Amino acid sequence: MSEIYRASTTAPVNIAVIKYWGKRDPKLNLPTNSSLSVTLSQNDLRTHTTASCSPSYPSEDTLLLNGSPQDVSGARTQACFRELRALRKELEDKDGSLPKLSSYPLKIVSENNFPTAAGLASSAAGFAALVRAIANLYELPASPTDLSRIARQGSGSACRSLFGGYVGWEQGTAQDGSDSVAFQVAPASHWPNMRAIILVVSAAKKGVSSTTGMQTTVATSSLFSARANETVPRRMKEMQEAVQNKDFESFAKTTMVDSNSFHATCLDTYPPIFYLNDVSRAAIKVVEAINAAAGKIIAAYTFDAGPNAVIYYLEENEKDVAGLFKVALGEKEGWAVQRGEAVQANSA
Ligand code: 2P0
Repeated sequence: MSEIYRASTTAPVNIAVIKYWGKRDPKLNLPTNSSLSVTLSQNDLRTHTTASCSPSYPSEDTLLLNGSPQDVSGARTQACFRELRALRKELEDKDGSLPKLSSYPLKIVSENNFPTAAGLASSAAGFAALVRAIANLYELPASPTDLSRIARQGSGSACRSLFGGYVGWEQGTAQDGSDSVAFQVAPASHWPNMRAIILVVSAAKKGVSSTTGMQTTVATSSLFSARANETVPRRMKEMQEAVQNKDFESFAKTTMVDSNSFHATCLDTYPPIFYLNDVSRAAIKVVEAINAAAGKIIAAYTFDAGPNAVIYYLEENEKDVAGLFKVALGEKEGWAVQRGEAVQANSA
């Protein structure tokens, strides 16, 4: 019987506080602006992936996500497989005694511990875990930076899930994408009392995919160029300083205005893209009320390409933020609040 080679890993979800929106090269997933995110704890939202290969496997590569077979013929998945196989092949060419894993079919098995289609950055954790699982299987001497360059080609935001804590993605300038990689701004331990709650307004699959939405925004929004070329570069600096100085008010303010700016360019897209709904806007009002009552900014909202809110706050304000959300909204249909963990709610 032929041997089966196997490796497993997990990768967490990341939630951007400076948003990636726009591609200058859709094939390589090269962005029009840098971005910055917070990687959630592995105990919260994560993808667990096992990669295996064997000469005895049927000839096609396969991917099973939460028990369902996925199409791996897409250019993005193929790019990840191709790059990782090429790196393995280099090792095999150098050392003839290594088993020829690069020539064996791959079997990937992934499980998310959260609703996949809920707009909760499942592709970020998914591609980060896929790339690292195969890199481990192939025993590649690749750094997280190298892996981020590969994962980016699967899904842009995935490059940021290769690092923990506070993570930047440098847009880069090279045409081949060689300098469009993630980097760690600070480890999670630098600011350990940071907390996030995710309010799952709707677990339905999003109406407009990120890729399509971005392309339409770049092509039609008149606000877009100022955001990509002026606003975001300035905010990237402010955000890195806020993290370095553990300045929550600055972190929170920049997070909220960048989310607003991203959704403004979506609204300014033609035809317009609406990711926020009435429940999302109610969440913004609650954050405003919390901050007004505190007399300072103790909570920040941010929204990705969907209506679900992520609220950042510090542990010492748990009662005033997470507690108040539960009181204000917990009883309403369509809301579910649980610290650090997304829970599916009725559709709003
Ligand atoms: C982000 N989003 O920075 C932004 C904020 C959504 C809004 O990255 O086409 O799934 O796979 O590169 O990474 C979602 O876009 O897009 C995203 P692709 P991706 O997190």
